[in-house]
Amino acid sequence: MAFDILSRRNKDREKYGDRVPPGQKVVEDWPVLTYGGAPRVEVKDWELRIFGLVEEEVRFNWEQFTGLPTTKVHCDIHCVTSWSRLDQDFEGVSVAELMKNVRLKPNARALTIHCYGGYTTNLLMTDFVQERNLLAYKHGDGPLPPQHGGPCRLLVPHLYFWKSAKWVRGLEFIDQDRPGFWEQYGYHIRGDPWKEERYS
Ligand SMILES: Nc1nc2c(c(=O)[nH]1)N[C@H]1C(S)=C(S)[C@@H](COP(=O)(O)O)O[C@H]1N2
Ligand SMILES: [Mo]
Repeated sequence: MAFDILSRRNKDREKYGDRVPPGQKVVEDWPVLTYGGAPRVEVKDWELRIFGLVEEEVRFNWEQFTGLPTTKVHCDIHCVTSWSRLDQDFEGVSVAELMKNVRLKPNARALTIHCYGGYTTNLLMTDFVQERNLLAYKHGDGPLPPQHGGPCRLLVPHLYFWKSAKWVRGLEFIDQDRPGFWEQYGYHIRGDPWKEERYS
């Protein structure tokens, strides 16, 4: 009931204060939100392709990718459908580390993230290079579960969770921001939960 949801949200704000963005409620379970079916991606077939406005296209297979130094990120995640999950532990290759292997062209301003299964989302360069962004392949003590994007997903903790593309397979650098899958269906082009940039 609407009233229950409202009072619960208010309680969450009382309990967690400003830690929880406006209009969000804290959940203990981890919902799975996938449009269409989850693709099955095996690490032996997995490849990450970095292309578009780069001096040279870069490709990693699983062995090469998991040979890169990793970073741990402890964060909260916020879904636009109003649930938040606190204290999540991810590990993977930071965007900063990954980008050591990429020579961008000067006109790269944004990117489209491509996923196995066809999902896409967009980010501005300035949002992509944030320090806590990862290409995550571990969660808690284990590998990232397949329904949550394993083998590898993007993690962009400062934006709504639809930007954290699951089953990522490609990063395409482009010269201006271009809406991805949900952005074309009315989700906000940027998606900052603190500004409640939910829908456009
Ligand atoms: N490839 C892909 N990535 C995706 C999605 C999707 O449907 N396909 N859904 C997005 C949305 S809307 C959300 S809220 C989160 C959900 O991640 P979870 O299922 O691990 O909770 O993944 C995002 N990344
Ligand atoms: Mo979502």
